[in-house]
Amino acid sequence: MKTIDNELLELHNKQQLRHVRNDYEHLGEQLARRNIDIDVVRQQTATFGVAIPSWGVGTGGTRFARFPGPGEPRHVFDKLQDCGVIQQLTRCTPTVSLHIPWDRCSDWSELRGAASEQGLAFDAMNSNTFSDQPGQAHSYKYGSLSHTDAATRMQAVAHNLECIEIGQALGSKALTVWVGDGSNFPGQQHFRRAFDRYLDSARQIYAALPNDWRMFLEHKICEPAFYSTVIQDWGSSFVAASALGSKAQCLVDLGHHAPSVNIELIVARLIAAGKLAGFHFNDSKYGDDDLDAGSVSPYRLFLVFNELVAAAHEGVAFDPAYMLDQSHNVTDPIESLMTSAQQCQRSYAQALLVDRAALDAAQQANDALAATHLLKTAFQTDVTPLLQQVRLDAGAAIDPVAVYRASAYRARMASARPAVVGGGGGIV
Ligand SMILES: [Mn+2]
Repeated sequence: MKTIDNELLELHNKQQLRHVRNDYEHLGEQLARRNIDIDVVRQQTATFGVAIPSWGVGTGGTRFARFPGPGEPRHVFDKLQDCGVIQQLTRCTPTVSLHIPWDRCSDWSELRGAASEQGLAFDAMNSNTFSDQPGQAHSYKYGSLSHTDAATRMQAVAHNLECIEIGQALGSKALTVWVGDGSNFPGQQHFRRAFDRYLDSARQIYAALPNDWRMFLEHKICEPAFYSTVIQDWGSSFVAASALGSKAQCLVDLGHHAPSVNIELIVARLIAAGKLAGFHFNDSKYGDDDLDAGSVSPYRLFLVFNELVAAAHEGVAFDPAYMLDQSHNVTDPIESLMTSAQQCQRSYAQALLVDRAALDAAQQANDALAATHLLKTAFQTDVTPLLQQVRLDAGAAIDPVAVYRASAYRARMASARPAVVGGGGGIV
């Protein structure tokens, strides 16, 4: 089912076609002077895909309030439809990452069918043991996988096992585990014992992983626990992933670090250790703001991709999963997600433009200025025409937001989807 009229899309593309051709040709000339074949970069960029978080298509909100927008998805089928729009217009978001129980439904094979109708597949499953569900026997108020009470830990493990089962029915290949476990007061929690309890629970989840699955451990410096968290940083995550085994890896959510932390360096360390699971892309100014990817610090996003492209260039075998994880408070979530997916794609394309041989030479010669200039040259290249051409090739919109707005999809959904209370969302 096409939710945006293809004729509208083609009409928009036709109006800009000549400009895109000219701009692409001009960029090609510029890159050729730097010995870069634009067509090679275009083909590589076309392979980029980032997963849409199902919880991202609804308005997120903050801990203070949530201001719902019109036509919000009411259930997982509506969410898939919105994800289908994003994929139709951008063609760089081929998968969806689900969150259980927010996305619970009665027929998983029906959901899988609905996804493939939209040209979508399922990325990593996300479990939720950071909030209580109605009717739940044991509360997660004082933790889940690391709780002092064995029955509560068992319940949290069982939930994760169910997420794996659901994921298997959907064709997913990974489980992302983030826990809100931690403490708010010095002395509240025995750090080592809490970590041991977490590991014991995580081992039971790990043992249930199918052979071709991976377990992504997501660390977070604080929130909801503000004094300590059980998986606080990449070090704790790395220790846990190492203890679990080769299928356990560390997931980097860009917003889950202290503001001045060098995230690209963490990425490099995890790649070197064979423990990089992938990413939750977003941006932040103060903490886990979950702002749109690259909206505040596009250079940092580029520097992360620079590490990924460098490792691939050097033949490192790794397979990072790319996911967005954002909370949209003041924008139309579909517009934000389309923009963020393109921003990630842009950072990837820019990182492909780095002159690796020259950078190696500058680093070897300790020529700091030349080295940093090489990165800046790639970052400052306006790859817009290249991205437009990639979308054109894939049958996507040259300008996804413009086509989306012209389609009046949101207004149509506002009447097709009466507002409901709840819907699920939040910062994770
Ligand atoms: Mn996250």
